[in-house]
Amino acid sequence: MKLILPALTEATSPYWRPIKYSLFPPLGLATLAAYLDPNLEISLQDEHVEKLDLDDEPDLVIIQVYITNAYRAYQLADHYRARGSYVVLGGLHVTSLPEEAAPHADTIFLGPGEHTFPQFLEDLAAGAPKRRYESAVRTLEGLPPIRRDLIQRRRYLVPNSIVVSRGCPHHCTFCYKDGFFEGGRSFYTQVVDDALAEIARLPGRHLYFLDDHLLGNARFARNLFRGMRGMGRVFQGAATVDSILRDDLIEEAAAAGLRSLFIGFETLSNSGLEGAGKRQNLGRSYREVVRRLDSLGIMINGSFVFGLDGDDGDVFRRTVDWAAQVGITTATFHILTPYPGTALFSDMAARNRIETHNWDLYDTRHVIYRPTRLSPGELKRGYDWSYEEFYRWSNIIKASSAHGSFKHQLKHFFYSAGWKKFERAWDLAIRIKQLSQMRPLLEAVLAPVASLVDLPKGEPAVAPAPTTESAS
Ligand code: B12
Ligand code: SF4
Repeated sequence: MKLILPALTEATSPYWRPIKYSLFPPLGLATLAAYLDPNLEISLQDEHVEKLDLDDEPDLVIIQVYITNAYRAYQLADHYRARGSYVVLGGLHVTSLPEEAAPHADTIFLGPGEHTFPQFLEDLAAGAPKRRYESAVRTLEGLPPIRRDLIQRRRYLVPNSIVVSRGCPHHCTFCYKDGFFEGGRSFYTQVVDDALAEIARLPGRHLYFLDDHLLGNARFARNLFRGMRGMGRVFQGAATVDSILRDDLIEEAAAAGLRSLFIGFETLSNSGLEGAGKRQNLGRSYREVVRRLDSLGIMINGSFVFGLDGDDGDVFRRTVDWAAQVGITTATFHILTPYPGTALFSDMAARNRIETHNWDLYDTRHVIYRPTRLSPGELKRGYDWSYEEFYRWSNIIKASSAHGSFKHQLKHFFYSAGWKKFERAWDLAIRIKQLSQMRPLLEAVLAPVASLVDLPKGEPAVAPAPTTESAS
């Protein structure tokens, strides 16, 4: 049995940053592997971090397809089918465009795989697999433990990535979410005790929650964070603007170990938010969000989208100036990208605004549609300028100094500079396969700004790292 995460074709482009693609292991595939008979010979290969061995002849090949690795995935699927393997394709891109994927596979899967994949394995064993499975049952209860033993931990900076929910309660028009979860619930969580048990199984101290919206179900999140208190974890995750302002959930998260948060600010313009269906941001004070997180010592990874209808030539400077001024730690900029299957894609297609269907370019770094108030060239140049400008030393220093405490200022400085200014050091660590040695540095930068976080009595500010981590 072979599970493959193909490399995004970008691996050969000038934008390729080895460290970005050595962050997280293929969690979706390790989740699916849990349904395979553990007595079988199973290999899991991630092309972002290793060269694929294509000379083997597995009985079953399971490939995960995103938009930007789709062509590579089809190539690999064709290769293995020619060798006589049974090939199955699933994931986000297959769900959006099943007719495109089907000719390359014996079976395709639409939507999350937790229920369709075990059903398929039963059908396959009975000699009657279907050509197509569509997910309808949506629950995370009673899942077998993820096959993390198949993940080569030392190749990743963040091997402890975890998801305790699926989907999101919101409906932004550019997001993959509504299309992917069509036909069933589009936001659901694990049972809290199962999530805590999975966390307890993870070695080391650092965790990265890849959930779309970790605070999306307030009751679940509160119980999770209370259960995590005293575990001595430091963690990162993602949440929306409104969930940070709503109640005291964010304080509970900080007390459980939350040290940095990815937030979809997207735009500083109200009409832009309206156009994107981003109601949860409308009328909310972004400054208050930043102030609140600052007071808890939580660093911010702010996400921004350029090219929304109404964006003009000023949008880049306005956004970068704001982010640096208020003290956003790291910024992720995107060029608006209409993924197939989203409301945005249908709308743009209906207006004939889509300029290319080359999925390789759908990486949020290329302009693949006609913007309204910018030319494609202006949008591309503004996007490139924004990254350069935000990560200038002067802006890193400016954004760092926006924080109340000197310790937070230092942490911000090291995190931001470490992420963008030491590419060669990261590349070297990857080349000599020593990325896991860098993890203590990450954990140190994520240690709490102790005086600001209301840790429960008796809990150490930084717990000693369990020794199991050094074995990985
Ligand atoms: C981690 C992550 C990354 C990581 C690494 C990916 C990895 N190692 O898996 C990194 C940082 C590299 C990354 C990069 C990018 N990413 Co990304 N990423 C994610 C993220 C946050 C989590 C993925 C994850 O682990 N999910 C949890 C697991 C359990 O779910 P899963 O992987 O989807 O797998 C399940 C199902 O899909 C299904 N399934 C999947 N494959 C198969 C196969 C079979 C046979 C079956 C039965 C089922 C099945 O079953 C699994 C279990 O339910 C998702 C958002 C999300 N919520 O998924 C975005 C996401 C996948 N990324 C996305 C994008 C666009 C990108 C970028 C292009 C963006 C950018 N500018 O940086 C780049 C790619 C750059 C490039 N060159 O192309 C989009 C994809 C859109 C699309 N239509 O394909 C998403 C959905 C984010 C978004 N909201 O738009 N990403
Ligand atoms: S809040 Fe984020 S994950 Fe949720 S629908 Fe909007 S973009 Fe998607």
